[in-house]
Amino acid sequence: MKRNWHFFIFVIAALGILIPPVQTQPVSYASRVLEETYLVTEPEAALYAPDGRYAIIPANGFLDLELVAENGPGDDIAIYAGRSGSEEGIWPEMMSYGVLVKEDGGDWKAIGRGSGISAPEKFELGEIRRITKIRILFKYDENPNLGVRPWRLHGEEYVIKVDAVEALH
Ligand SMILES: [Ca+2]
Repeated sequence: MKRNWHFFIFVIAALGILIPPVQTQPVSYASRVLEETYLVTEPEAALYAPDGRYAIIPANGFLDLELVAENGPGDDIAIYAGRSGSEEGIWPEMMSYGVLVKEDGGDWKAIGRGSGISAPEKFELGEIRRITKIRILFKYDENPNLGVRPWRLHGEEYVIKVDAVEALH
């Protein structure tokens, strides 16, 4: 009888380890694609933890995600992004992605730019206390003349790829 109890407790403990809790996705990652999202292929691939699946943002596209992040000490947001189209080693320096955030009821505010060279790239919320939305925008910055150039060079299209967006606080 005593042995049976030990076995019973062992089974309960094993089930506790093997069965994942109901809420398997951490709340600290982007959890929903917003409908404003523009020109992005597979936007859902940017949700939750990094998994090697990417949302693809072409030039002039943007990815809007629900992300709740608080302003805490140090960096507040980590973006797991990469880029492609630079296989020939040509990637215009002006091409980077912009990061904008939105407070509840507020307007979009730019908090920085990332290159997609290494991941994750981290960003500070600055004066903003708490956000609920984030926009990752891929376009040339501050140079309207570049917008009319052809986007394909050497047959490769320039894109920013986003695997995941994490709230650090
Ligand atoms: Ca992903």
